[in-house]
Amino acid sequence: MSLPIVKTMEVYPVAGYDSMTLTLSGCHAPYFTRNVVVLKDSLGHTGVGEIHGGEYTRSQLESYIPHVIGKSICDYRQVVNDLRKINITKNNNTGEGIQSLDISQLKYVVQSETAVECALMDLAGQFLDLPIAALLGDGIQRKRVEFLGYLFYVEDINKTDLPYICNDDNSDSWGRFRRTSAMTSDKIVEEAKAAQERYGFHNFKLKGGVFDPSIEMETVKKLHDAFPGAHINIDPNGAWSEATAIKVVNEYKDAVTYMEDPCGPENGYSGRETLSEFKMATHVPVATNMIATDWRQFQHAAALKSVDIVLADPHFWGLNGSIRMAQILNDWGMTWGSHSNNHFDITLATYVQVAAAAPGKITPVDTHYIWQDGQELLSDGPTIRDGKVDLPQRPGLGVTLDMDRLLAATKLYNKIDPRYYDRDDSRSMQYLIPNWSYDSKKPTLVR
Ligand code: GKR
Ligand code: MG
Repeated sequence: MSLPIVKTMEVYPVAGYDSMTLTLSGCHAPYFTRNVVVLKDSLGHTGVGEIHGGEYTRSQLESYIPHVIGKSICDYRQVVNDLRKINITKNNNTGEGIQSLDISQLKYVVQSETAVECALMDLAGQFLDLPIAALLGDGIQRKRVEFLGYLFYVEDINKTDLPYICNDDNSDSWGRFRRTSAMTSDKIVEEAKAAQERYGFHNFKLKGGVFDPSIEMETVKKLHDAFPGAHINIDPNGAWSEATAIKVVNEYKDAVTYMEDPCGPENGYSGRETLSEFKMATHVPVATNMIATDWRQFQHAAALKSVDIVLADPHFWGLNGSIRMAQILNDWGMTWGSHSNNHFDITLATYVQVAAAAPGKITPVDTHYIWQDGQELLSDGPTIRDGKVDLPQRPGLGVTLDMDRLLAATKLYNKIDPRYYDRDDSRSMQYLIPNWSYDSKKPTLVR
């Protein structure tokens, strides 16, 4: 019997709607973009993979097409390895990575071939009648994956004339809450309660880097008081100075479980060095998705003992790469987790498969999905209940692509001003603070 081969590969740029959420980069735009890869094999099966948006990633994916068609779906490791070698112009790549959260560099950290890897493994899993998790690392380690409630400060959309989504889901308090302004600690606690009501989260993360650190730690404290059993984490994306991070975290030590990128590069020291000193001064565990985004960075982070938790997003590391990281972390007494950006449900399904194969004790996985819930590309996508998603019983990624929804999301992408195909969080900021520009060392609203 001959093994199934890839018959077609298509790349769909897609867009979805977002809330006016704030981060160190500025303010999320009304739309977020992604790219979806759809493969069909000689058995008639469909495999899917989702990755970051924008034309740079799209053109990389399109350049892979001739190298994927005709290949055996079971030879996915070789196919992905060959894609990694394809020479691609990385015109404005400074090599900085995202240790200063310059989001124009994010596309260089993202490994676009991951979308192909995922779609191929989806097909291979369907052929072998096994979930992707069974094909990764040492196979399935858990049947349910825990996610955290990812909280953001949210601005009032009436301050702009941009087409932000509203009234898309008034079925419960989360549906309403996520589209309305939440700029105080009390509002964030309400946001968390609304998210918990719908999804049952046990743990939360607050996106910081927006207000003065003491205000944000006050919010963390209120979250801790409202959810005493929960793990609370805050991520200012390295915006705080090391001295400030040590001071505020020591003050609110009992409220946080771990800190995510509390400080970053400063005064000639890299984020790997400042986080190492931060850890020595506070003894609070550190998570990162900024200073260990490839193996060379990880080697230095590990040598300096800068981090305890590596948020090894499969989009940065590949599915197999993320699991290789999970195995090393587990063997070395460290912890695996995953970072996220705005995404559709294909990514949520991918996180479930990868996290299900990550050995040892892992940290609840990040997901932005709750901000996009209702804009599915799948007809049977994952559901978060009790803060967790079950590993699907079906093979491959365990989901079904809804072609009509995919085409509608591509139509929305084509409607957007091409200048905003790439993520740009400064545009909406101009409505809030005229002439606002990004500064990796200044919280967004501290100008
Ligand atoms: O969605 O704005 C955002 C986040 O700030 C994202 O860009 C970060 O990369 O969530 C990410 C993080 O954990 O650093
Ligand atoms: Mg982070």
